[in-house]
Amino acid sequence: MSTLDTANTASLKAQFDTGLETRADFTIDQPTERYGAVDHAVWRQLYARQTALLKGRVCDEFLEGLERIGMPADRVPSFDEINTELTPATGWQIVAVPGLVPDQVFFEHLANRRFPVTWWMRRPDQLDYLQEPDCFHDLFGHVPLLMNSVFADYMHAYGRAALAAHDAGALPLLARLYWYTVEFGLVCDEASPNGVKIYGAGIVSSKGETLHSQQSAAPNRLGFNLERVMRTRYRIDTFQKTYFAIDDFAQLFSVAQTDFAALLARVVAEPALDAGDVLQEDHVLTRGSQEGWLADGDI
Ligand code: HBI
Ligand code: FE
Repeated sequence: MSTLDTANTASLKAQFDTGLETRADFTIDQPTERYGAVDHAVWRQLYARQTALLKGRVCDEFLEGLERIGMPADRVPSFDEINTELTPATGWQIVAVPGLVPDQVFFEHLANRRFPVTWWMRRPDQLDYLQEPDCFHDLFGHVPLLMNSVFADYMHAYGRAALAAHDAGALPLLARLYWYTVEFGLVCDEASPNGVKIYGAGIVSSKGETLHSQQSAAPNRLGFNLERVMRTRYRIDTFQKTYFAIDDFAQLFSVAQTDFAALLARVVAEPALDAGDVLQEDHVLTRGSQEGWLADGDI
């Protein structure tokens, strides 16, 4: 069971008791009439803060995607208007969901170029942190990169591989790959602090982690290695202890072409690594000071 399934069953239930008609694939019609002035104000505030903070810190492909998609800054976007730009660009569409959906449903959507986007916005008192993805995390964090054809193809190939891994009972390994790339991935960039820029949605949508991932001395920053990532546990409740940096998106795409069946059989036999471990064979960009690290709790 992936972390999201066990930790969120109750909230899955709670989210679905909102009187919204949820289809068998867990999609809903975006209830645009339910957004109030507070929701639009929270979107406006998060959008302005993150776009200002991300300049010079996030990869160019994200900014290009945000620009091309024409995401509104002043209100929660209509998913239909996003799809008008997204679908012709890379064949992806976003679908509204009540919140976290079961792993297999999620991967089924990705394998069909549908990205599930939570419809509701966080409350003003959750501006700086909330554990579950809301509309701002999913839409602002994940969707602009789906305008980039190489990243879009990676996400599609990832969805197919994750479905197969789910059937082979190796889902936790694919969940780690998603976590350390799509959610918390960095990309090498010599001209930037610590030689990295940001692309992971969990970082892009978080003020604290935008600064921490690129500038803090605490975390390790290691060169991306597929097997290494699949062995490495992670935490869902604090800043990451280790970030993995890809050379470029082409590297991600080549990862997605891997014969995962053979690889999973090999990796599943290896012992899992703690989130903060550094191995002899790691390509270390920066070795963390480990300041502020909590003892255990890795998944
Ligand atoms: N559901 N809505 C939603 N969003 C996610 O990011 C998500 C999910 N369900 C499962 C899931 N992610 C995990 O399987 C991946 O993060 C690996
Ligand atoms: Fe996410």
